[in-house]
Amino acid sequence: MNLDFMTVYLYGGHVTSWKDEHGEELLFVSNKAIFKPPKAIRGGIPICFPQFSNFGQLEAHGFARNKIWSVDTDPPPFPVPISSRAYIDLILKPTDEDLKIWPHSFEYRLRVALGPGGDLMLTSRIRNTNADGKPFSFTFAYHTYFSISDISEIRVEGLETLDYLDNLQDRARFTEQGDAIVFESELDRIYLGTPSKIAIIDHEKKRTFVVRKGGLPDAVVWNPWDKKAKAMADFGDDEYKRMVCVEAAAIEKAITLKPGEEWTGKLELSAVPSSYYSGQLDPDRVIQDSVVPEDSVS
Ligand code: TA6
Repeated sequence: MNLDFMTVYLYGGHVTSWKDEHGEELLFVSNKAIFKPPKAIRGGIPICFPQFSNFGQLEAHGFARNKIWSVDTDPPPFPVPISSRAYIDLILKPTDEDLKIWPHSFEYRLRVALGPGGDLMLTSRIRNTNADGKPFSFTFAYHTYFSISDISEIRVEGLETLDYLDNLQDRARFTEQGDAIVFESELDRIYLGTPSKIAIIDHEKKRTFVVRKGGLPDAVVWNPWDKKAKAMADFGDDEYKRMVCVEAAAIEKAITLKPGEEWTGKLELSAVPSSYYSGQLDPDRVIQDSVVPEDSVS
């Protein structure tokens, strides 16, 4: 589906474009991205489900991003209506093939919506529909690729003093010492138990991305830098300079659902003028009245 301000592919339930009121693209998609199975689309917002990275036996980042989703013509109502300019509902259910690799029945409903102010909102509702009474557990991420001016010039704020697992050091655990994350080389970290708001400040573009999340306690920050960029066939050698991934996630503590239970994970992205933000990550503004309660399982 292509609306002026956003594009969503059935392949992967994947958002590949989100534009501001001037028509400027806010998400990064590689010029070498592949838009058909089995390779996930390199850029936009891949959905990592039911497994983040190699936190399990499945392929990296799970299978949802490599599947063809369907339009959900009859989604159950949202507990709190989401005011939006436009939206689309998608649904993913496992095929018999999927059940062989991950033996769990589920319904994954995804709403992608554009807010009145141009914010991009993704709401995932995952229900355990196992008929055999079995619970299942999963890890999850909205693997968002943001379009930025220059990786050496941006700052990520909101993760100060937090512990993180460093994927470049066998997931050893460290504590963030800096007052913001800046990039001078490859970085691949899982920040644990983060605030529900994170800011990506791009002074050169006079823009700040505000990431708000619900039901997703962790956040991944990634830039492949030059060597990893060259090693990825679906990624341009210099493209690492113009993207950063800041991913709302649930990794450290897997989410477990009993049959009939449903989990909700929310992501709300805003692009605001930079002057509005640096150092002022106002703690009071929460995701508009549709915040998911701490225990996001119902
Ligand atoms: O989210 C960061 C990460 O897990 C990195 O370790 C890197 O592998 C990246 O995802 C991309 O993974 P992909 O499977 O899409 O190549």
